[in-house]
Amino acid sequence: DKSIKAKLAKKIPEEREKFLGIKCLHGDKTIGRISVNSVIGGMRGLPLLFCETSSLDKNKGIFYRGMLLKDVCAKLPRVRKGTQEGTPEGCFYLLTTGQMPKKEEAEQVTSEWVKRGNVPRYCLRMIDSLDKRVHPMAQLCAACACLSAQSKFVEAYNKGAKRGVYWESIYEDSMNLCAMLPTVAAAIYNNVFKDGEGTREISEEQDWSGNYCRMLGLPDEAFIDLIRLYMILHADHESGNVSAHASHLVGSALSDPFLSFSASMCGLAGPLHGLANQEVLVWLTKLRKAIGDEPTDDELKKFIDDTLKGGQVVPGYGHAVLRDTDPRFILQNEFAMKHCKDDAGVKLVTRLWKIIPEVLKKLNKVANPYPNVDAHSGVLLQHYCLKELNYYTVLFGVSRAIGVLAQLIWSRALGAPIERPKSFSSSEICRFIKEA
Ligand code: CMX
Repeated sequence: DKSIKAKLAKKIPEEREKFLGIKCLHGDKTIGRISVNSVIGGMRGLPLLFCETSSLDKNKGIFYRGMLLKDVCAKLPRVRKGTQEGTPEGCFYLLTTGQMPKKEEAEQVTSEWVKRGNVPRYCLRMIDSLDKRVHPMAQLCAACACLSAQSKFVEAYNKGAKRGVYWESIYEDSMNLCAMLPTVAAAIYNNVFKDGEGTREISEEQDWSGNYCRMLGLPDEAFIDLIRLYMILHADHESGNVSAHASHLVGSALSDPFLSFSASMCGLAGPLHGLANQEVLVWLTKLRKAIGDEPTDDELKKFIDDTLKGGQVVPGYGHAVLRDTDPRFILQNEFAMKHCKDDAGVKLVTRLWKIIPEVLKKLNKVANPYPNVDAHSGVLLQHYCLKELNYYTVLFGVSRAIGVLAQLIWSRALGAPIERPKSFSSSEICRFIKEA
């Protein structure tokens, strides 16, 4: 049996034993310090969460299951003929099982997602009933929450399933949700931007990304490859970011994966998290309007200076954890150099990669003057005619499902308890400081 479920059924008992061993033998050891800043400063950097699927190094970027993202992208099997990229389905296999899939294993996830992809009518009717003014991200949250009626976990829980087998129905829900997301996300796109046109039929000839692009009305092969890459790059970023933490927190209450993922998407919809890619494009559009497509270096520097003087940050640059160019930016740039290096937006983004850090360094306060993932994605999507900025975070959300649902399966497999940190009022903190 090549399925993820069979792999997990073998692996989970071993990992559970290891996990319980850590808990029993080392549970009272200290691995961090909590300062007042930790409590009032968004718990920044506190080592408080576990995450089996990925880990972030401030210089090297994200590792999926201990493997550099660049190597993940190089090694994921190419499933469809002619494609130059691996599949997000293979990436889900890697994140859940901890092993790079063989070609047949990645193919099996692809065909399972094709089989499981039909979205129930009531959910599509609900999406169709929403006013166009409802933001695509709010629509995505609503649609995923509504799919909770499909939950195998709820069914198993209500029948009295034991804790030890929760992961099995969480896995089923996660597979079903991943499979259904392209149809849900494309229905939202077509309703909001294309007057409800477009197909909702999943084709057995296509993989997950191919079906998504077809349903968006953008079936170009190079675009499908871009989406494969995009989905892999945005899938996972440890468990402390808002979208991953939200699904972990809500899932810890044993809310099902549909509700947990809906919560995750509510977080991703925020401007400090998933909306940044949109901001980059708005800024680039203003730049091109002000100084044209081929400005001089001095004109670019002046435009960047003016942004800073206006009290704004340069979007797409800097990071809370990373301290070098985000490898996800580099991988997108490599794609761009292969497929569309003459695109005016791509040329501009590539030039800015050299110029913006010089300007930001002069401020002497920016911890990381280099580009992050969001600095590149917009111009690539524009190149392939996905032009609607309001939709970009939905695309990010579809890819994030892969990481947060893989994390959720492991949280239930290892029996992670409900989250319940202690909180303090500001006067309690003051009292605490006086007594210290
Ligand atoms: N342009 C201008 N100033 C910047 C900057 C940028 N791109 N990035 C950081 N700074 C400034 C900060 O505003 C801060 O200034 P003040 O001390 O005056 O408040 C100072 O440099 C120090 O900040 P930092 O420690 O370098 O960065 P933070 O960890 O506080 O914030 C981030 C990180 C991403 C919010 C910030 O770099 C930023 O606003 N970047 C632009 C927006 C963006 O691209 N967001 C997407 C992030 C991608 C992701 O999280 O996945």
